[in-house]
This record gives sequence, structure tokens and C-alpha cells, in this order.
Amino acid sequence: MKISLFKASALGLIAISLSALLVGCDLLGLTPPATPPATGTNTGTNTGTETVVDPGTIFTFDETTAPTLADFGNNVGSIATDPAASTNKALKIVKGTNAQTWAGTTVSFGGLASIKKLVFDASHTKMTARVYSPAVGKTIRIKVESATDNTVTCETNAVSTQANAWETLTFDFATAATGTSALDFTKKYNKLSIFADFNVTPSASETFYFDDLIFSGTLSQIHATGISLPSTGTVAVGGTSTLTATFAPTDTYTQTVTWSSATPSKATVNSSSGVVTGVATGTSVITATSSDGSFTASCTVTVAASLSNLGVYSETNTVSGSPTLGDSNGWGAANQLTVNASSTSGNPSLIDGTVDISITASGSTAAGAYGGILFSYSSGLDISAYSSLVFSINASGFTSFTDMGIKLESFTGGGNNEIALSTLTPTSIAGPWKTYTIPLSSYSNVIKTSANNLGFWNFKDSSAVQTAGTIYLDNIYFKP
Ligand SMILES: [Ca+2]
Ligand SMILES: [Ca+2]
Repeated sequence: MKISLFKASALGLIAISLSALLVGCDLLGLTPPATPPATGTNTGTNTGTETVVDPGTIFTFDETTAPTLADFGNNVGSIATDPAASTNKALKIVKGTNAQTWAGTTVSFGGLASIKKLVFDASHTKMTARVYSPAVGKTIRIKVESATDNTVTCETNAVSTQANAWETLTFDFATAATGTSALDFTKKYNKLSIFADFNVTPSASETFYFDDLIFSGTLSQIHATGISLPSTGTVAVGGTSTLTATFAPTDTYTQTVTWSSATPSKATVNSSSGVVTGVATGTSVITATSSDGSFTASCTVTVAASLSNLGVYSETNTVSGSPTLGDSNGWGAANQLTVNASSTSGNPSLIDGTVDISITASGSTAAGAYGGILFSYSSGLDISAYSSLVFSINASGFTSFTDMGIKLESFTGGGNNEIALSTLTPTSIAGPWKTYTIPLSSYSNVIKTSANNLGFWNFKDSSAVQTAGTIYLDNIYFKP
């Protein structure tokens, strides 16, 4: 379940009850903390933004915590054993025949895919890297940029002079590559990407290795000035919700926090992942503490009673909201359907109770043909506390059944999304019945407090033609 924000008025009530609680502590002779962390605010002593650290070495690929690699343009980067020294690790880049000319890999340690800031000045513009190229004459490009502003960039090239052997190449950012921006000493450069055989899509796959990126100047670390959390959130008993701390600035290099719960009898939190688990109804203040600067931020999590499934068409799960079931006959070039909402003809393989829905399509090859069934909630159904839609389908009586759409729609202030069954994997299979679960986050256009239509439609074979056949649907419900 997702954390949801309360309105500001609720925050005021929480602030009042927090002070009342602290007064109560005093009366009992307990000592409240000298400066209790106020809900939704930051405390901390770190006022600096940067400190200069370990000048020079950017990457060795033998760090205790490996850097994060992000490939683009079909580059394939990995941290691999040095082809010439089995105890050394290096960055391996495979550029295949499907790679873009601009394929590359961003290598990072910090927040927003950053590295420590490269402190360029007139006498410190160079970087060296050990390079192991498959051939002489391959252009290697290194791009540095601002992690927070992708218009601030500088790119420079070096060319390999060895084949299948290590050599050290120098990259001088004072000499920007043709057509790229010049280095600007007033700008921040704290993101780095490597491009092998730049501007070429090779006719055969090529493998490069890179190691020991060393900057001629110093590196400085961008420090946190604060962290924040949503002021409030909710989770159900037995449910989970993940809190994420937001760092200021966004490219703070070290974005690690430790989590704690003030009242673990109500809600616990995993100290490293921020996953909150509801234990009992009530509230707990969840606090994040940053490793950089010891900033704290708190979120008051309300633990609500656990919810039951909300049935749409089900005998196992209570149906509420009074949906009306209709079919789409008469919608134009429709595939003619016969819908039987209380069929027992799905026997002997019923999955839920004694009845299911049978939908018999007469088939249509007309252009634009469509058809399906619809559960309608004329006054809107509140599904905001639920996380997924579950349904079971038996398509054994439909020739070459391949796909269908599952559409959810809200009329007021929202829109709709349609999810293709072919994009889903069944969460369980029982005989001819397949059960599917769709996260409600997939229906991003739908106003979850007032959903109006849930449709199952356009049953298609592998040629995307709606052939004649019978589909059974059953046990449709929203799950917390
Ligand atoms: Ca290494
Ligand atoms: Ca049933």
C-alpha cells in the first residue's frame, strides 16, 4: 500500500498531540529529548556543502562497494576480471552490432548518478585512464557533466594505440571534442560517462576494458544540507509501505539513511530499506537519520485496520458498491456478445463458488470491431485504499485466445487506462483458469477515489481477430 498524504489540518492536530505527550512525560518525571525532532522538519549540524576528499582516483573498479553502471544506446557495461591480471577488476564494455554510435555507460557512486565533483582549474584539466582496446585507432570518449543540469557538459577524446594490451590514455578536457561545449571552470561537473569506439556502430561486437580513472586535480564531495520525508503516511495492519528520504541538494553524494520507529508496537521499519510494516492500529513516528551530517526527518505513520478484499464479481469476496453488469452490444462495429452473469456452464472447473460469467462472442473480422463487458459504478467506487485488481479467466473455449484488454475508467477529473492481458504473467493457474493481478498503479489516469467503469473486452486470437468462442470470468476483486 502506498503512503498517502494527509491535509495540513491533520498536521496541526498531530503537532498538538505531540506537545501534549511531551508535557505528560515531564509530569511523570521522565526527561523528554532536549530538542525533539518536529514532524516533517530537519535537524542537523552540517552547514557546509562540500569538502575536498581523496584527490585523484575516481574509479579503480576494485572498491568495496562497486560503482553503479547505467548503460545507454545498447552498450553493455559490467565489472569484470582484468583480461591480463586475474586479481584485478576493471570496467568491461561490450559494444555490439546493435549499439548506437553514441552508446555508452554512466559510472557513478553518488546520488543522481553522480561522482565526486571534479575541481577543474587552468592547471588541472586532465584525466588518465588505463584502456584495453581490441584494436589500434579506436576513439574513446569521456563525458563529464553536472548531475543536476544536463546542459552543463564537456566531452573529450583519446585514441587507442595498442591492440589487446593495456595502455594509459590521457583525456584533456581543455580540448573539448569537436561540436561539444568548452570546459567552464565556474560550472559543476559531477557525473561521468565512457564511450567506446565513439561515433561508430561496429560490424562485429567489440570488447573494451577500462581501469584506474585518475583526475589530475582534486575531488570534492557534495554534502547534504538536509533531508525530508512526507509529514504523514498510512499503512494497514499487516501491510507494508516504503518511505524514501529526499536529500537536499538532490545530488548529495552519500544518500544513506538509517530508519527507526518510535513505537514499534504499532509500526516497525527496516533500518536500512525504509519498509514500514503495520503491527497494530495507532500511530508511530518513523525517523530517518542521514549518515552524512546526521540530519533527521520524521513521518507520522497511522496504522489503519486491515482491509478485506473488495469484490466486484465474486462469491468468495464480499461485493460492494453495487456494480451493474452490461455488455457492449450496440457500441458500433461491435463483436456481438452474449453475456450470462450467472453461468454454471464453466463447470466442472469452477474457481470461485458455483457461478461465473460466460461471454459468448459470435466473432467479427470487421475493421475496428470491439466488444466486451462492463462493470459500472454510477456514483463512483472508492478504490484508493487498494493496491491491485485480481481476476480469473478461463479461455479454454475460445479458439487461439491470445489477448484481451482490462480497462479501468473514471468519469470525473480523470481518464482511463487499458492493460493488455498479454503484458501480464498469471499469478496462479488452476486447470483452465488463470488468475491475474494488476497493480492499480498501472491505472495512472484513473481517479482512484471515484472509479466508474471496469471493462474486460476485445477477446482476440493470435491474428488479433475476434473469433467466435466463449470466455469465462470469475472472482474479480480489488485487493488491499
Ligand atoms: Ca582495477
Ligand atoms: Ca464465482
